[in-house]
Amino acid sequence: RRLILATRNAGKVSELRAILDAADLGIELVGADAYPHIPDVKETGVTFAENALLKAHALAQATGCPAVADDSGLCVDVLGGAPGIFSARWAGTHGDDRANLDLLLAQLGDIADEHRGAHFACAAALALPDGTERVVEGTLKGTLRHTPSGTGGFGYDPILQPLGDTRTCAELTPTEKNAISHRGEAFRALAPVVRELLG
Ligand code: ITT
Repeated sequence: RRLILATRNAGKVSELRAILDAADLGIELVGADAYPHIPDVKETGVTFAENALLKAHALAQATGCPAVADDSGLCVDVLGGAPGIFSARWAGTHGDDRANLDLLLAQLGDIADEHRGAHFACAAALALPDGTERVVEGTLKGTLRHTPSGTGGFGYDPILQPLGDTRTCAELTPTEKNAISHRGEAFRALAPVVRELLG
């Protein structure tokens, strides 16, 4: 059985492969890059769950295979939850991780540590070609550093320090990040649903 990973974000693909393989699904995982002719869906939803479902349904309809999608982002307390669903294009250019991170740090300025609370959120969606859908969510709480640190992961990882750790997400090993991350939590919850509906 084939399961499409409905994302073109390389950081997500490597994490999803590790998380879903670790869950030992017994299913062939195929990245969306195997279908370059399929256009990206417009993310018109107003929640992570809505956008994850839009992406999963688009790939499932276009390929005739079950698809999973991730919609995720960083929600900053003092910014009322922004960048949120706009995290990938906060500075204007979609996927320019460094520009997004630099703009966010500039917006926070020298706000004190106790006011730098934030969390990563992830919605994991499964869609089947017949329209069946499931969606689950995960979060990772932390605080935002004043300067980036670490080279692992992607996106805002160099500035998010998980609660209870002294390192940023970009300083964790991939295994350590997946064990506590919003994406790990969401896709570990989705794995038994995938097995049930595809098995
Ligand atoms: P797809 O839609 O193709 O999956 P995307 O990068 O456009 O890829 P999103 O719209 O869900 O995906 O945006 C997610 C953004 O949120 C991502 O670009 C990062 O800036 C941020 N983000 C999500 N998960 C993260 C993580 O684990 N670590 C750091 N930043 C993360």
